[in-house]
Amino acid sequence: MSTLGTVRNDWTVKEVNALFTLPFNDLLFQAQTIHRQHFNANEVQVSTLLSIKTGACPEDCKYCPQSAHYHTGLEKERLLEVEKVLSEAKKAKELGSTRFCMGAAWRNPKDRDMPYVIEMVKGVRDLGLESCMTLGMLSREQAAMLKEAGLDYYNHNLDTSPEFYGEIITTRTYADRLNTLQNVRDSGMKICSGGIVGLGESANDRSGLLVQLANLEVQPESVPINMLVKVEGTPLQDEVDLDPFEFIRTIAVARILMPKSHVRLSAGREEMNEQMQALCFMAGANSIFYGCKLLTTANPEADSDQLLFKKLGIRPEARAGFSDEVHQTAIADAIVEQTQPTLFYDATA
Ligand code: SAM
Ligand code: DTB
Ligand code: SF4
Repeated sequence: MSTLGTVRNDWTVKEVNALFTLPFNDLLFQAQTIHRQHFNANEVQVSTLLSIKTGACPEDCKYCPQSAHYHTGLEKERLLEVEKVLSEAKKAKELGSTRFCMGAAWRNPKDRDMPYVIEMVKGVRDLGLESCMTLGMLSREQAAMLKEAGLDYYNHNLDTSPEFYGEIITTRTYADRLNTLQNVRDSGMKICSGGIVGLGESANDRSGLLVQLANLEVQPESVPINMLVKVEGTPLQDEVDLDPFEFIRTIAVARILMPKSHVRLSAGREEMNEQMQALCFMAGANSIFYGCKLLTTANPEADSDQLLFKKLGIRPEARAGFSDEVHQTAIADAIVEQTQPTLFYDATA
């Protein structure tokens, strides 16, 4: 019996390297075949991000514009007021997003922050949106509090392979990250965990990251694959570009290894053309960040994403168990109306 598309937790780097080196068409065919076993290939989940606390982060992640270790000219901000966050969540819903992701430039949340973030989670939940937070490391108690408040997803990335990790971050260990993921899993929340490529890592490191994610006891429900956004002032500002095909291959291999997870084409879309994004969807990416800003850097404008969806015949995925409720919003309706791809030639000729 074919095991194609079944969930495995015993991948080796050697096996994954072999997938990466398949001929491009064979790799994409395999990824697309698996994608279709578990998902509608013409639906993409849309999430919107908001930075709820910006800059002055004590961690030294070398890719990050928000680290206090580097001078990136970023205006730092205190934790946003709950009402401000909820008004942004409302706008995200009106734009057609089904999930609202809130990120804070913290090593970990402090006890005094918890009542505010809990109010944010409750408010987002009451708007009928899925909620996600990324606040740094979490203790078991904090994870339990967020779960209790109704948080659906917690985002905490492994970022890269265990071997390359020390080149990028020295202020927290790989084991710290795995520990937070375990606390999130034990709390009953869903896990969003992925990484960044284009950091100067080797092909082995890209395989190593995906192996770590796929071999977690339960695979993350959501897997963001970020392309490094090179920000002036960070140590990685002049890093050489990753070959775009290598990025698409990373998406395809993530899809093959984690057949039931949403794979998010995450940071870096602003630098990608439509054709590259289309190949990422073909390779099995089925989630994006939607709206003109990520946390601190630019993302494509919503109307250019609507146009891309239209050209590709892609529909935004409805929130699970919520029928069409979220799709009633104006912009989501606009996308749905546009799902017939434009014909750029005269089909009757
Ligand atoms: N401070 C929290 C933490 O690190 O866990 C949450 C926010 S942090 C910005 C979330 C993730 O964004 C990082 O783990 C990293 O994968 C991604 N990220 C940050 N800066 C990036 C950049 N310049 N390019 C691509 N991805 C980036
Ligand atoms: C993730 O994996 N990517 C998002 C989200 N999780 C929090 C963040 C991307 C940040 C890109 C750089 C910035 O905008 O500051
Ligand atoms: Fe801080 Fe997160 Fe940026 Fe690292 S990635 S410097 S922890 S905000």
